[in-house]
Formats: sequence, C-alpha cells, structure tokens
Amino acid sequence: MNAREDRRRAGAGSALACAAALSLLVGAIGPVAAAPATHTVVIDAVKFEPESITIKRGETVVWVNKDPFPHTVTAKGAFDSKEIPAGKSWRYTARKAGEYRYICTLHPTMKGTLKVE
Ligand SMILES: [Cu+2]
Repeated sequence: MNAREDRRRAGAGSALACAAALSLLVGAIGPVAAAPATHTVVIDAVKFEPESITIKRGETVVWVNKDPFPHTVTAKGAFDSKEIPAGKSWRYTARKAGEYRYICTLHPTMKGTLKVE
C-alpha cells in the first residue's frame, strides 16, 4: 500500500468515526431540530451577491469579503459589521422579522436587502 492509499483510508476512517459519534450524540439527546441554516453573501467587485436574500428568524448570514479592500454591512438601527477587512467575513444571526436594507458605508452605492421571515 502506498502513502496516498494510507491517507485515503485514514480519511475514510475518521469520517466514519465522526458519523458514529454524531449518531451517538443524536441518540443521547433524542430528536432535535436541524441546526439553523447559514446563508452566504459574497462581497466581490464592490457588490453584494446575492443583492437580496430571504432567511428565517434564527438563521445566520455570513458576508464574505473577497475584495482586496474593506467593506461594511450596515443597516442603520439594526446591524453594523464595521469594517470587514479584505479576505475576512462577518456573520449576523437575525432575531427579528423585517426587511432590512443595508449598505456599505465606505461605498454607499453598494446596496443589499436582508429579508427575515
Ligand atoms: Cu464597500
């Protein structure tokens, strides 16, 4: 067996171990609701993508800044990421239903909408 096969076997083994641990855990706790979804908005070329996103209360949005300079995700009175550096991300868990229009305070032409149901 060569080294590559070794690694692959090790990977499969640990995935199995993970699955086993997870099913043990679920078994111990009993039926639980699936973890709330996480949604991703990519910031790239001075744009939010997608520009508009709809989520449910309790869910999380992660904004990932792929531009080589900072941006913000700012909805006055609701949430404000402050500066998200290049290559970094910021996450927000929405607790209240509503339609939140947000901008980047550094580039106010950048606009997005977060709808929380
Ligand atoms: Cu910006």
